[in-house]
Amino acid sequence: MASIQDQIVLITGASSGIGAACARAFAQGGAKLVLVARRLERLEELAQELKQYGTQVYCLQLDVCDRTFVKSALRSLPEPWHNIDILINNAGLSRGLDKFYTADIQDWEEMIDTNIKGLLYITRLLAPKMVERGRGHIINIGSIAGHQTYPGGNVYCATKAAVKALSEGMKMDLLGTPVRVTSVDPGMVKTEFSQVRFHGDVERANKVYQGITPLSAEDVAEIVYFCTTRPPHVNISELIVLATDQASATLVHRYT
Ligand code: NDP
Ligand code: 8X3
Repeated sequence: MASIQDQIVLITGASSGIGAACARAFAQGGAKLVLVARRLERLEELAQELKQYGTQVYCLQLDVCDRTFVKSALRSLPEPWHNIDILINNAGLSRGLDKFYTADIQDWEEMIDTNIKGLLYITRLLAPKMVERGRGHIINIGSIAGHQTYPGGNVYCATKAAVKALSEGMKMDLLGTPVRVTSVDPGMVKTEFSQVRFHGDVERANKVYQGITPLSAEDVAEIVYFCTTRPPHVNISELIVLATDQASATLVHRYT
């Protein structure tokens, strides 16, 4: 098993859910962390919590959609944080579950800008250094929604299908370098995801997980950690993880 000790891991969307759980998992493994999100106070709270593991943390308040700021912020990281070993492209969101012909176009813009363009901006800036140094691992958090489209999922599913295509393309373009690319594609994970999808409607969000045992953010983080700790010649290329109560994007067994 490859050691994570002292590797620098940059996690986008670390202020909540899967990203925050990844931060905890990698901190426990002895990594140094760059935590990225828009909500700085959340990142700072997490950094405080991670002190118990002796983790070095750099909090970076950043909107991944802001191409100019992404560039200047990543370029102005202090010297000890320049060499990112592992990039976890996790920042992402869904907005709405409406039919495409009634959906809010602003919701579409936000999903496309964050899930596709944000991921690209960050990766385009960090990947060249990985190639140059001859080490690196890019983890893209995709989704079952990138493999199977569901009613009302239209644009969200399209963004995750794009993440799937980008992961494949990145792997092809990085072939011949030691830089690995892994796509981790979960089904239903109980995080703030559904609250964000339904614009803060907590009751509606909770119904998504009613009567099932969904995945937890920690379940996914454990898998991400596993992928990054394989020996250098092993790349887990694509991994779909579903709750036992979920058979496909649309088929879920509910007890109540
Ligand atoms: P959460 O809503 O709990 O977390 C989303 C994270 O993304 C937050 O930290 C948020 O931080 C960050 N984020 C959103 N927009 C931006 C932005 N413009 N710039 C920087 N950070 C941003 O949801 P999850 O943890 O569930 O989602 C994480 C990833 O997992 C997403 O890509 C999602 O699509 C994917 N996924 C989720 C599944 C689920 O069922 N929950 C299943 C499959 C995939 P902040 O608001 O502070 O900026
Ligand atoms: C999140 C999982 O099925 O809600 O990507 O789209 S799903």
